[in-house]
Amino acid sequence: MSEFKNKINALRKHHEELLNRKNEPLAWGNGIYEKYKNPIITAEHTPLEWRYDFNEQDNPYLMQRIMMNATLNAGAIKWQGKYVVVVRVEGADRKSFFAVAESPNGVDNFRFWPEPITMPDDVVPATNIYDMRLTAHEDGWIYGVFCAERHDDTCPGDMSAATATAAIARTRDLKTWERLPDLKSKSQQRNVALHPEFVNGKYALYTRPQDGFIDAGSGGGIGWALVDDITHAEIVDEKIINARHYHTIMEVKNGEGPHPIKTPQGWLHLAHGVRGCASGLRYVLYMYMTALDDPTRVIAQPGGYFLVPEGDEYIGDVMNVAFSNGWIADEDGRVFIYYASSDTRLHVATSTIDRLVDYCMNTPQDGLTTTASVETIKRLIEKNRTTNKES
Ligand code: M1P
Repeated sequence: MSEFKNKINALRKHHEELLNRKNEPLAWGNGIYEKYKNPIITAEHTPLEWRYDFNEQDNPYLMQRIMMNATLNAGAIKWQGKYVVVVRVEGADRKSFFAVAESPNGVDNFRFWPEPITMPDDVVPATNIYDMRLTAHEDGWIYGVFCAERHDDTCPGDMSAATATAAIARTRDLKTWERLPDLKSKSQQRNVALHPEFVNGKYALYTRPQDGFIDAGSGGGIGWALVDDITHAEIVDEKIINARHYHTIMEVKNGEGPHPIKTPQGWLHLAHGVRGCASGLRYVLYMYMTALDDPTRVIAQPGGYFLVPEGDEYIGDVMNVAFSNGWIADEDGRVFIYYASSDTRLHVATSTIDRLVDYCMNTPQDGLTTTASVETIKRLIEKNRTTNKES
């Protein structure tokens, strides 16, 4: 066999070993969820055919012709018995695109489908698209709502000036996508997710109004808007349902993650909160619950963060970021939370509906001051004194 063929075989063997690597939950977590030893999808998981030219004449050194930079912020859905994620893959050229990967068990053995998604761009063409929230809506379609980024042409000399808009597409098979017009909104929008049910006969969107491309500014927090026609979606009225607060984990901004999960006790929400510090912005995940009969009425808001970047997760392209826009609630009550660390790689954390509801209902709220936090801790100490005496 030629040296070139040997090199290819070794490369394929190495890649297969990575794809088949078993994952294990980490011991000694917080009891709320389990994190796992390995990230589930990295840039190295992308198919070799996307990166290498395997023709010896054209690529005698077997170099990567197209490099992949990151695999992050994935939408997720249980689809034909498989755990399926629509990953934001970012190439070395900084362009993100969507690609589907599936696993038989949700925690390892993720494999990309052979080709990335061809997302129609027949509305106003975008420079970059990312962070798809998937919703299997009761109307029968699977929707993908994602951010479409374009240069802000009102600032012609500024090469970093951009606009964020919520783009909408739908599919029946995750392969062929129909692009709908972008969401019309007075403000820029990112982190928009579609609620899975009609509300008062309308489509319902979780929104995140923002003053600029980065700056949430006067946006206030996670919003909510009802839309008559998803094929011409427009925000007419928008109200803030989960507001930001001074000196909390969501002081600078927040944003809805995937659409909430319906439970008998209410809608379970996963979101991200952002605060500023000397090393830059810190993105963490948090949860809240809203009423079953009114997804805009908050009924539980556990204080502080739910999940943060830890250890190696802290390091990457954009340091100190945990971000999630996908989770899967399985029929048996297990929940698979797909989160990315530092805008670089994709991980899973597993829990159950029961545990997450318990977490939301029984974690003390943020009292918004040091004094309130200390009083909350003292109440727990006192409770434990009583419990210890009784036992
Ligand atoms: O870099 C961290 C995250 O920044 C953005 O989130 P937000 O709109 O809340 O600032 C998104 O671009 C997201 O993709 C990214 O992970």
